[in-house]
Amino acid sequence: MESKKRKLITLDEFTIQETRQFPNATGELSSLLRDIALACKIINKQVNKAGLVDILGKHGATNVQGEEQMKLDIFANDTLINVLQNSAECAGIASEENDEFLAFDDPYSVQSKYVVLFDPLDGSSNIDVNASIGTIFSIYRRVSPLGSPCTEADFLQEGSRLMAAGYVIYGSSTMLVYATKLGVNGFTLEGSIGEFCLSHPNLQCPEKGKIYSLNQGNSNKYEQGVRNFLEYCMEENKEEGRPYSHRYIGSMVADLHRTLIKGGIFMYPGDKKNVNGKLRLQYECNPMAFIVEAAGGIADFGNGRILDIMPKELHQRTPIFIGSKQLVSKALSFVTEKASV
Ligand code: P6P
Repeated sequence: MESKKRKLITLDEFTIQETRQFPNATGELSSLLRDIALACKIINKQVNKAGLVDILGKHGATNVQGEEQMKLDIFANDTLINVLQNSAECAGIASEENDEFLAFDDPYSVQSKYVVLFDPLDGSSNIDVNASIGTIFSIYRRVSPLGSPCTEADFLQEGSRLMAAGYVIYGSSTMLVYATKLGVNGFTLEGSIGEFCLSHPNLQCPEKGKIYSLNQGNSNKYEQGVRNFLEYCMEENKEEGRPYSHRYIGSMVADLHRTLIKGGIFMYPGDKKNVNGKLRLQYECNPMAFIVEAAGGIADFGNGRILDIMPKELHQRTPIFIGSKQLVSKALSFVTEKASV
């Protein structure tokens, strides 16, 4: 008997089904997710043909992080802002590429319940070498009163207050992965119909993993505990299933996606020069921590949960140790990260 063909479930259908589990849900969060997905489909189109149109290369400016901006960074940032400004569900945005947050002050936006933070094109230094890059987003419910423009306090909430967080990875396929308190689900873009379709339901981060991922080039700058953990990973120890494998793409979305699917640990520790490391709390670490914890993993800054950090400023950084419960716990047993977060 022919096996029953699994029906394609689109992101829209899935979010509407998820909404039905909350009796008093209004569908606003689902609508906002669909808007973000639309922006990422537009970005995907440009990323996929970056080699063919004059959109590669440097934009000639630097962003608030002091990083050289690539033209695709600017395109992605502008696309997300434009789509969200026209969304009926977003009161304002904060972007890793912008110094300040942006409050939308039209009559519809000031009534919106949510604000969105994003890293529009994470890993953009990999654009020219065709390595996977991604968009990372976070959705908070506002703490400021509806009816007036959103305020900075809306964007400085700890990660444990996130309503949803996710990323789109522009890789061998284009995938959207997002988490709510209900769990983590992955959707693959089906180009022929232009829809993200459910491909990875109920994603779980493997409890154990054999891959450790960090920039080994910084090893001499890491505190002794991190270096001891690296020694541990490289020691021969058959009964514990070691040695591990080292993988590092240098694009957080790609390294994190592999960690989520295959297990292991991704780390960007602090070092003597940068005690808080390189990665941004609000645009990279909190959304990824929310996703990995929702999938059963751990996300820590060395002395506590990433999601418990009370943000003080929009662009603050934090060390991060994230991934499989077993391997992250092992790393933390070596590390006494003295982050000043
Ligand atoms: P490094 C990309 O620039 C990024 O922000 C993350 O995507 C990535 O994990 C990290 O920086 C790579 O940094 O210092 O190893 O090049």
